[in-house]
Amino acid sequence: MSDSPLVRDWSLDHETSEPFLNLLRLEVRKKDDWLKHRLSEEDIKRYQANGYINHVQVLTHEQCDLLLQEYRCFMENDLCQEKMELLYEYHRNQTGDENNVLMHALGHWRVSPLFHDLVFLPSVVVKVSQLLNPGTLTPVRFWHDQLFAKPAKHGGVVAWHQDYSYWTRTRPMQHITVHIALEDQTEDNGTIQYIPGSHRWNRNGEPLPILDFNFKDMEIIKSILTPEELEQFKPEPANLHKGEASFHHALSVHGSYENRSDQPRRAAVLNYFADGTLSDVNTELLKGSFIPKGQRMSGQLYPLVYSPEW
Ligand SMILES: O=C(O)CCC(=O)C(=O)O
Ligand SMILES: [Fe+2]
Repeated sequence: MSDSPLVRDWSLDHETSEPFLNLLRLEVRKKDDWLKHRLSEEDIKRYQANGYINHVQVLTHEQCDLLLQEYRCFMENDLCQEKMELLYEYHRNQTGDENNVLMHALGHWRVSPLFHDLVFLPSVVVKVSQLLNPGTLTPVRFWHDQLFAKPAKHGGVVAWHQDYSYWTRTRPMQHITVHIALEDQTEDNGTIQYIPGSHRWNRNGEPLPILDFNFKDMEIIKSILTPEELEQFKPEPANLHKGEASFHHALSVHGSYENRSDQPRRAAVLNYFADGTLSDVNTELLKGSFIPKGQRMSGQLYPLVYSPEW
């Protein structure tokens, strides 16, 4: 944890209830207010069949623009140098190749009130509660956030992967990802793409192994797929519009190609798990965060963001 007096750590706040914190204008007080954010039965069935749903509007254009202003802090990191130490991870260019740039950050909710409020967004967390265990509402905890930005003209790929391959330090697998497009995504600018049905791909109940920690080698996953999986490998571009999200299962294979357009492509990603998920390691979970193996994931960095009792 930071002891710098200059930087406020927003992870100490587990609510967005004070008016001055309500930067995204969260107006939920009663049970009915939460429930109006529910997905339809058809959406849930599609999620179960394909491992993801997309084109779910979760932010207005105005809210996206506010978040994009804040995003500058992480694109030009000398703007906000003092905040960087609170991030869990920061990669100005994760590929290491200046012709294929991918900015990737984790933990910005701690340094930005806007990104902090995003974690608690009712239009997101109620849907997550429905999808974690389809058919029931499940209490939801926050795991971590991510930014993925591809600059204009030389934006790099995000190689095909399953998110849970990177998260086996928390168990059981009851995790979900919400990928929010802060501007229109197209095949030209490197939209996120999904392999329908790949959320059923596993190796004795475990995710596919990680082959590339830097997401650089787009097609390397194919080297470990079975002939049946290769047969089913039919990417579907999401082509999300500004303010729309896709919700994907922790084993759903996804990735994205280069951004060769003349505009940046920036996304805000939120990762959650069901309340009751346990630490599975005695080593660091995220930078500065230790929870003994076998104990519940909870506390300052893993707030409860929705409970069906609310
Ligand atoms: O921005 C991208 O294309 C990749 C994002 C991603 O891996 C995710 O949302 O889990
Ligand atoms: Fe991912």
